[in-house]
Amino acid sequence: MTTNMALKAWVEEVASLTQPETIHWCTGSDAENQELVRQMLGSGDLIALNTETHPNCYLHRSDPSDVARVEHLTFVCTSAEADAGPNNHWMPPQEAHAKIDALFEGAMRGRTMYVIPYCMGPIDSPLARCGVEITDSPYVVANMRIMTRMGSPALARIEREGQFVKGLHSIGDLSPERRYIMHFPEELSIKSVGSGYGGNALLGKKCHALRIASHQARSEGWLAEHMLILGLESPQGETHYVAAAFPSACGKTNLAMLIPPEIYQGWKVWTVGDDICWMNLGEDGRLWAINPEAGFFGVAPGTSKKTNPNALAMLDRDAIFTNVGVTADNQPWWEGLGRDEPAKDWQGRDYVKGNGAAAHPNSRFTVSIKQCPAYSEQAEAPQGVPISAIIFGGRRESLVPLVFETESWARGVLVGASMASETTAAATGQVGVVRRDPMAMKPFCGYNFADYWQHWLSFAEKSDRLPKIFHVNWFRKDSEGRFMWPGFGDNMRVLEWIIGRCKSSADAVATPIGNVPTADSLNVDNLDIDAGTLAELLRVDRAGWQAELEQIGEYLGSYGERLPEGIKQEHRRISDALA
Ligand code: GTP
Ligand code: SPV
Ligand code: MN
Repeated sequence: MTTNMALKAWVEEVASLTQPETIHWCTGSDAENQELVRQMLGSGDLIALNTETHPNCYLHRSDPSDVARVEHLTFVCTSAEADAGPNNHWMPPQEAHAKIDALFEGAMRGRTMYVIPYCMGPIDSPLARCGVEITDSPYVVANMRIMTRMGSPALARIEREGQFVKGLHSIGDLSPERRYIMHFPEELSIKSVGSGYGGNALLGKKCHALRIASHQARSEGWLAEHMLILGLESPQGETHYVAAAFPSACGKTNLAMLIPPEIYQGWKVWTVGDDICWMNLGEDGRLWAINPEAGFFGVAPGTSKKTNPNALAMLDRDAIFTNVGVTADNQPWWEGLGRDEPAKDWQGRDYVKGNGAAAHPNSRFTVSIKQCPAYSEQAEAPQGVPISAIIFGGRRESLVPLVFETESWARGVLVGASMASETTAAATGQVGVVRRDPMAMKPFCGYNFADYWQHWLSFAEKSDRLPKIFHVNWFRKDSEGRFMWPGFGDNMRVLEWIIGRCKSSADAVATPIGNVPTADSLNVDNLDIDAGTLAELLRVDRAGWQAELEQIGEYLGSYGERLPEGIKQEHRRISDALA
């Protein structure tokens, strides 16, 4: 129980609405987790994996209709519709509460109601924020234990500070017809029903740390972003920190823990975070970042010894796998793993070649960040890490060069606001369609994008020591549909150029969209890439960009009167330079 009266009253109120059989206050202890795992093995919520190759690893198969975020069922319920903006689905708060409360009525009958106090960010960080998730899913508890600082220390902080975000979750009947993910940023609360999956159900993650936090960050003068954080250490022992925003399933986890190619003897990438980044202006005028999370909820398919050896090394113990396939000897398996064969698919059916993927394309692993071989102790630093460069990027098979640097903060904000990317399996709906995904925040910004861009722009008035802003694209394809850039570990070459630009030691050529590397400033030693391909990857196609700028203009125009002057101005400047 708790000494915080608001929390006590809320838990009682929820219990009388949802009618659980019992209430369990989570402490986060190992014994508690072991008991939960034991129960879930009994109920079939978890399946034990091969204990020799994967000790303490479990498989969860979610309902086949519940395998990804559901953007069409996700609402931001501000009192004024315009505050949610054209980028969000909106419902008046009263109507939303009435609609979703009806679905919570008696929803936990016969079930245990878990009360999960959690802290987003290092437990003693002034930049961290707490929340409490109430859920009837033990799988959610087990995931929140890995993804956040969960249990007694978080409750103690809540009792000390008196503030917390309220998140109410029930799997309900898992019916997509009775599924809603609703946010009430003005009340600092979240209600989610009908899904047990990922960002829909682990409310500390996208619901709190992005949608609610971005809203709070605007009024308090900081930034809550869909970004990885990495440290790049040179052989001389100098470390630069970089934050990068790529849309869902577009390479954050992979970049965050990359292992540099052999030619980079003595260089090291340190992982601070792989999905969410909270940034505050320091007294020194630099942006300081913390990772509010404590674990990874990472995409499994495509993870191999070759593409991401660090990920593979952390996935052989103490991990939860969701919707992957299994081998005959009960090891987790997914497409692109590059070893063994699946025996069962993600739905537990015998695997038949040619009959669909063994692992769901959005199958994931949950694992503590501390198991990552590249884990940075700085992930616990209360003040965070100082950011030298911000990188935006998307999945674009044509037009967008491998890398370019923007000339100013305002130009960088425009480039972020103009991002587009092919959709992926991380959300339900069509995959592979190019859509605008500003700052990789389309599904996650808890308020009107026009106000969000203005908020971003405002940082230039407060500091002249802001990070440089870049844009990258690892996903260009040739006429035969093959990736032109090797990607993964070789993205280190682009990171080196980016840091070189921050230190004014790398060369660049100016183009209307920004500065691209000169032919010899990008290190391609020992890389199997021909000069023609490299030139194409760095080429700025004027006609193509004119058309792109026109589309960007139309998109930005849809924000009407609220669109900041600074954004219009930068858009006009690039368009003029291209004319
Ligand atoms: P969320 O957790 O959904 O926010 O995604 P994320 O941005 O962390 O994406 P992740 O790193 O998990 O990558 C998703 C997919 O992109 C995987 O299938 C990767 O194999 C693939 N991928 C990542 N980096 C690269 C790259 O440099 N090149 C290519 N071709 N594919 C990549
Ligand atoms: C994403 O979709 O960007 C994710 C996975 O990181 S989820 O937690 O489901 O949002
Ligand atoms: Mn994400």
